[in-house]
Amino acid sequence: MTTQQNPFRFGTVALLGPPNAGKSTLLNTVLGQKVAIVTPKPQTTRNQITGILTDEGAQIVFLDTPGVHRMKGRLNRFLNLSAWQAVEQADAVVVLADAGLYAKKPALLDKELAPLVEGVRRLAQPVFVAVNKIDQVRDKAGLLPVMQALGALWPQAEVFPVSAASGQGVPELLGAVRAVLPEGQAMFPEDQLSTLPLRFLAAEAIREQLFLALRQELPYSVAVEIEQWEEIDGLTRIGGLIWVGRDSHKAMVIGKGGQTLKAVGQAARQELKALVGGKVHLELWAKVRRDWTEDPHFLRGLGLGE
Ligand SMILES: Nc1nc2c(ncn2[C@@H]2O[C@H](COP(=O)(O)OP(=O)(O)OP(=O)(O)O)[C@@H](O)[C@H]2O)c(=O)[nH]1
Ligand SMILES: [Mg+2]
Repeated sequence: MTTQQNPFRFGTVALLGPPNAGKSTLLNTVLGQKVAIVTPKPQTTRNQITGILTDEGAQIVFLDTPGVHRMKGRLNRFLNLSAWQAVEQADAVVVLADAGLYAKKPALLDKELAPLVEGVRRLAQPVFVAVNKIDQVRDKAGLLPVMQALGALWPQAEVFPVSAASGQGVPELLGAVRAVLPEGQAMFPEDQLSTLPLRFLAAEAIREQLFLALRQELPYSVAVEIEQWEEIDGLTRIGGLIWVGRDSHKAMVIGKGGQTLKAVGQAARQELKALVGGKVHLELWAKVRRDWTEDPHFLRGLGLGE
């Protein structure tokens, strides 16, 4: 029940930051369920990922975004654009930064955050800085300079030390964020976790396994498209296409004797079983679309176009 002192709040919160800062991890922790894929590699997230948190006091739509960076190319340009577009829609913005990394390598802080500094300074909405991965800072004295540096970059922001992975500090951050959201009614049913279709989440689950299995630059040249989705007698048949940019990449995705693709398929199937809540039959094919990361038409088809 809502009282005069505690009105129900509804708002959108964008999670912004450099690649690998832990944005998707924070989203999953806040929701208590996985909607966003997470890997140790930068630039895992490619789309705006929504996660809806509903409790007795508020409904908050979180927008997880691709890491903001300065890499060249059409796909990369879209990733940056997509992040800033999410920010435009948001009532509040949480900027994540990797404290574990910056405590060890302070010079990286300025370098990685440079593409964000001006844009965040200009924001009219409330800004919160989540100094993330504090579990990786052994010597807690090392945390202070990182927090000070971040506070100096964005004087308008409130700074919170957190561990998105363990959840430490997350309730405090969440409490501060929720307090600035506008009063309003819930827009989504309380059990709705995301606005993303199941097919998209399935494609992401497959892409996550590819990211984990493939080495060096190869993950960045794969995309997954769900081609077939059929539910018959409690069995979901899913057919996925793995797009690569070159013939040599296709061979690497398939692996010696088909081993890589088989392992990716097995791991992805486990994730998909949980996602659809039942039995899954998964078939994956690798296909070449030459230099697809630069092909505007193809990118648009994947929901990655300007
Ligand atoms: N130790 C530790 N690791 C974390 C924490 N948060 C995230 N990570 C790890 O950092 C890596 C990147 O996490 P993601 O959540 O994918 O980061 P992201 O900001 O969404 O990255 P992009 O989507 O690539 O921009 C993963 O290996 C996570 O497990 C944390 O609080 N502590
Ligand atoms: Mg991410």
